[in-house]
Amino acid sequence: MEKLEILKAWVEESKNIVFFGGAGVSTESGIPDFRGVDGLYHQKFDYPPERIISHSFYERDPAYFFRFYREKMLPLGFEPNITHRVLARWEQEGRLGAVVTQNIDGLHQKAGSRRVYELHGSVLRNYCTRCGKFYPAEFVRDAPGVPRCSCGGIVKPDVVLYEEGLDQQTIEKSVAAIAAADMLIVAGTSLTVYPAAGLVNYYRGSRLVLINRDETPYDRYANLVFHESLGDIFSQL
Ligand code: CNA
Repeated sequence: MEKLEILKAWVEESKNIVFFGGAGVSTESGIPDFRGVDGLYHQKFDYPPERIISHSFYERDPAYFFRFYREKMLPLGFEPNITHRVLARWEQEGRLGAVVTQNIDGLHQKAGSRRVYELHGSVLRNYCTRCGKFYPAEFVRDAPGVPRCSCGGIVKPDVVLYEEGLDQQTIEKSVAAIAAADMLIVAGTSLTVYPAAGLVNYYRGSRLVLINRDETPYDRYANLVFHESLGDIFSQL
């Protein structure tokens, strides 16, 4: 049987698919990834992006951090694509248990998905580091320089910077969902950012599907591998 036919059959039979995704899920919405050919790592900055979006850089030079963040990481005004929409439909049909994502763009929820575990947080949530007041993404986008709360504190996006820990509850829910999945689809992620990438190891079944344009370190563990664009695959599911 052709690979795509096998995938279709597995989707039909599944009652608890978990989708584990990364930046590649949103490139077809127009948001660049980090490591793909057009990704941020192939563009020129004064420092590698990994350094700029680290906790120590944020502490040392918040003005530079927010300039980069606003220009390159604040994906406002984008729409979900076919992959986000099919996943939302599967959840409604009762065949998808959860989406576990490394993305911070909120597009799964915008497409209608409800059980979304955001390992790296979301640009849509922003809090004052002094008084905890909530601010929407537009406030951070439109603030001149470093965004400041009315109390004077810096308003920090609820995204996990390098050197920062992941939210424990989000990890626990993600692990539980992946461990209970009858099929795990891993897609649009280079699987190089830890600890997120390691979550794949909690899957115990024999329907591990990997869909990614480039090769990943986990290709050899997968039961089905597609080196294709997500839109090409999901438009047929
Ligand atoms: P990554 O390391 O940039 O890898 C993305 C992978 O997706 C690459 O291997 C590409 O080959 C692949 N890819 C890109 N487009 C497609 C496509 N249309 N179809 C199939 N495969 C595709 O991204 P990861 O998510 O693995 O890295 C983790 C970082 C990137 C996380 O911390 C994210 O928060 C962060 N990030 C998020 C966004 C977003 O929220 N949209 C954007 C850019 C980076």
